[in-house]
Amino acid sequence: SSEGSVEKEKTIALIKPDGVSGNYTDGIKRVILESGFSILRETIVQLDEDKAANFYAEHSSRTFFSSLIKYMTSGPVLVMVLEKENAIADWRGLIGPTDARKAKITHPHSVRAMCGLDSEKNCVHGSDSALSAQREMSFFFKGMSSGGGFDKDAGTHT
Ligand code: RTP
Ligand code: MG
Repeated sequence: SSEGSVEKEKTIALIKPDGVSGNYTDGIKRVILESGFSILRETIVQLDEDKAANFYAEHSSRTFFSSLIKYMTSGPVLVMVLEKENAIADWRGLIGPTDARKAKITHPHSVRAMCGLDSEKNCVHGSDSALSAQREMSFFFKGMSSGGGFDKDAGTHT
């Protein structure tokens, strides 16, 4: 890091189909901006089964996997690249625990408490590590790396 500058970090925030269809997008974006994040990129994507399964590949052996894929393909999602110091941990903290019912009790001001329903329909995703953030950024934004580089394909997505 260079002298006198704060090292910024990027993360992926994703508003899941229930968040988009429930009209929570503007409220969530307001929380994001009021919490000091910059929204560097955003795109609306309709995931197909293959893409959703790839995104959540780490959970492929879990009993909830097929239900998760059905949920994540049930409508469009809004994917954003957020940037700020400590973005990965801070966005995870802001969204609250996975189970939105628990979030409403233990983290009543969290995003999942605000717009989630249960342990599956929890309205938002956040990258859980620097490696996940990097993987998810290249998953949705071709040519984008955690280092902040934009190549000639920036602005396109598949
Ligand atoms: P995410 O990856 O979406 O940010 O959520 P997370 O880290 O808090 O939770 P994770 O364990 O990675 O689970 C991924 C998503 O799978 C659904 N899920 N359903 N029915 C269930 O018991 C269950 N558990 C997890 C949720 O949509 C969760 O966000
Ligand atoms: Mg996760």
